[in-house]
Amino acid sequence: MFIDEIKVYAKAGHGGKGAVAFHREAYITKGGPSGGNGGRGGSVILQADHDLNNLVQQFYVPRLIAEVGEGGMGKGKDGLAGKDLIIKVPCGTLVWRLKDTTPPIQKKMTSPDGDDEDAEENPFFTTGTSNRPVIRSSSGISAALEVDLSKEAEDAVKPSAPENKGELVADLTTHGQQFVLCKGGRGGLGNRNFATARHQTPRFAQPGEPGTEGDYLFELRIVAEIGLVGYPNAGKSTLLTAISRARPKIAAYPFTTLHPQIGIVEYLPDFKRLTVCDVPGLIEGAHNNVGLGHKFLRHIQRCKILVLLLDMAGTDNRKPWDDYKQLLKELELYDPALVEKPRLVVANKIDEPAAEKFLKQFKTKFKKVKVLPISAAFDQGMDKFKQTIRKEVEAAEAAEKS
Ligand SMILES: Nc1nc2c(ncn2[C@@H]2O[C@H](COP(=O)(O)OP(=O)(O)OP(=O)(O)O)[C@@H](O)[C@H]2O)c(=O)[nH]1
Ligand SMILES: [Mg+2]
Repeated sequence: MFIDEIKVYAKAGHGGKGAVAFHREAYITKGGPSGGNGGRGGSVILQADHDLNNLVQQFYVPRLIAEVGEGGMGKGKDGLAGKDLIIKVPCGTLVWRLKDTTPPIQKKMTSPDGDDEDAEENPFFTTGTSNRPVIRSSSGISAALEVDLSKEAEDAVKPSAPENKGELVADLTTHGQQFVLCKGGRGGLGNRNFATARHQTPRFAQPGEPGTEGDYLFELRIVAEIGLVGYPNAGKSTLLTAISRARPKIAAYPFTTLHPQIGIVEYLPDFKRLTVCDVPGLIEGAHNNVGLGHKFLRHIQRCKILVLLLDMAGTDNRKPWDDYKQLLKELELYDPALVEKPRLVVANKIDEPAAEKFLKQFKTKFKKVKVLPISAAFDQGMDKFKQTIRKEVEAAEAAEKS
């Protein structure tokens, strides 16, 4: 299973409470206060790890709850701190803090003064009835609820829409990078901290503080330098196999690749390494969820260059120039920044007899577009392709720096 977007709930540990205790020992009268401090609660910490490639762990354990701190004890003993919960996530994970989704009606019921300022701003009805709150009064009769369906349709929450993702709080890109998602609560002070000359027997101690908590959305955007985009069957996986040691599934039917595949291209003699990301096939109407949709394009958002792979032989009875236009259109519809990236147009299947004619026609139609002819299945043009992507990536890096 490949999971690249998941909602989690995280809660740091509550701090332990301070103790109220007095020293008692034979022959020592008025031993004084001796209540120890509570331990701090454990924090929820995210750590980027390059050995993981998706968020499947959070799919199975979506509630990340750290240990609470132990309470203080007598004889001046402090409680143990709660253990931090370290959660490993793949490199390239973005963390969004979701908006508070508590229905305003519940807020109203819980808030003591009965009116809450946020209540009006936070529309909680969504089109699905399962998300509507069930209101039960103490007598068991449910209260009537007025729902404005026309407004509800406008407010329908799309969790992956950028405006509903909330606030971006972290981007974990490098191996070992840590981020404290929820901070553990401070432990309370025991009563020995409150003894003064004038108040020698304090019979109170501090309670621990609660840890922070919240709903978060983890989104994985693979970190790779080069992204391979193309129609299904264009030969993206074949190309990845030819240039790296990755072994994605290759077959002559569309949508063989269902989720992103990573390959590493190594250059000799300097052992330079570049990461290439092969994504599923993109087709016309992908923005309307045709085929596999276009959400997987998030994995090429971080790429420095894009390789537009075209089936120059037109094996699926499509014309390469139509594919080219459609690919650009779909990329733009997903994120206009994708068409701004430096890109390389690569003509695959050049070994097929039809390819030569199509390539000529393509070049006359798009005079300014440079096309690199290759045959991934028969290893033609691979060296040139590898060198070109390296040059393009280096140029993109230089442009980024300047
Ligand atoms: N003749 C020829 N066939 C090729 C070439 N490259 C790939 N193919 C064939 O094209 C078919 C599809 O190749 P894939 O690599 O699975 O294509 P893909 O773009 O990854 O397709 P999806 O994963 O479905 O998006 C396979 O049958 C390959 O053998 C090539 O250079 N020449
Ligand atoms: Mg494939």
